[in-house]
Amino acid sequence: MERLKWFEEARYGLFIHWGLYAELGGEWAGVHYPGGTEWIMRTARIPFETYRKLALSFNPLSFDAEDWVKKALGFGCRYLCFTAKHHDGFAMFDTAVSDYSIVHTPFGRDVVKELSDACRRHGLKFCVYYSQMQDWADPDGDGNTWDYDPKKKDFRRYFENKVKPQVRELLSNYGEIGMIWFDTPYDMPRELCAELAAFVHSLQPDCVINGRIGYGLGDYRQMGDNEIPMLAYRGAWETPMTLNNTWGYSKTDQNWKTPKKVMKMLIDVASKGGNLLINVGPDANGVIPAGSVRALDAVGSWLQKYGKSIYGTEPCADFPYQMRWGGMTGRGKKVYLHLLDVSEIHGRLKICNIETKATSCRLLSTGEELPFRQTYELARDEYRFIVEYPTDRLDDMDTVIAVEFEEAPVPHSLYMTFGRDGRTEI
Ligand code: H79
Repeated sequence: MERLKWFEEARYGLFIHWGLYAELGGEWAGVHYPGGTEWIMRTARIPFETYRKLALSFNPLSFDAEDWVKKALGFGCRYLCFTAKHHDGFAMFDTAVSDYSIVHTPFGRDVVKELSDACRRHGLKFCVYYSQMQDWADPDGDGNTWDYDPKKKDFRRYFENKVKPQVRELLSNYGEIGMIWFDTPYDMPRELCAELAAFVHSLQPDCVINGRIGYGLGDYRQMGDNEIPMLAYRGAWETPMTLNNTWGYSKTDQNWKTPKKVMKMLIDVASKGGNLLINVGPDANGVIPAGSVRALDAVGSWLQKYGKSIYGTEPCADFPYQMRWGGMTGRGKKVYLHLLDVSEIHGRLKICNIETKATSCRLLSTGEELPFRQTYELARDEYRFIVEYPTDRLDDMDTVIAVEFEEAPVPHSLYMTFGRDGRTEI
């Protein structure tokens, strides 16, 4: 699908969760609440009239859209998705719908405007997250059971009075929006989801809609939060992933994934044809935590060198054996072998079941040719592809070997048997 082209090539995006909850950082009235800090209004059952006072002190003087966008580019991300409105209902943009927005804080600036402008200046796709079902500030929105009587709730009214006008604002006032990222559709009726999807495309036909619009109405499949599928999935998909254990800023959580872990996830996701949307949660001053920046900068440096093996790649065939040494990504005839853990292979990488003939094998970093051979053992009907790599020039993060085949390789695996009784099921 034309609209998805940029998305499928991007493979790596930056998610930014930022809102009033950043002021609390996971703590309320001296108590630390576990789980996503952006959920604190609900997990601590904070009354709306109390929570909204956070707007009176929201003044992130260090916020600099230019800096965030430059960081995102340095991380190697190809799109940026910003929480324009999360479940707490607070708009991080100028809205005519209510005064519960960032322009009615001491800060008074439209963050969506500044970010969208900076993204455009730097050629980064700008996307917005919008919580369409849950809205804890609105008696007719979903999720706030401690302030409002669910029996009096009229979701259609909320949909007409807040969701549609705000989606219209987001898709009218900020230029081209790459994608609108909906969340938690729960039991929203299909007709309303379909109406919302059509509404988005009536305003911006090229705007991608993520899977959490519900009912398969989105342009791609959204995997669960922090969930990576086992096998290659046909069709575009994306996994949103936290870098620590929360989406919003936390005062205490320093459990950052290592750069290598993020990179492995990115390789894994890319090999299965998906995108990784890695998250950061800036603090109340508008600063992206140093721990996040350190980790993602290291991934970015790796991508600077090896980005070819990630961006624009396609799903690889599901090869029948585990690749304990790493994994593979590729596009058509080109395959990139990622040597992530060479502790078991010592200079000789063997892959079974590739029957397709290879024409060249090189180190991606230097272009140096590597010796390889392909063998076949008749009685076992087993093909082997063997490449010798230099053990003295390994990259600590990942040594990438670029192999070119005569055609896109597919696994030769029909001899394998499946099922308890050993009968072939395929
Ligand atoms: O925006 C991020 C999350 O806030 C949102 N999706 C990502 C992208 C999300 N909405 N719902 N959920 C995630 C699942 C909710 C899990 C919960 Fe909990 C378990 C809510 C209450 C219990 C986690 C733990 C959040 C608060 C405590």
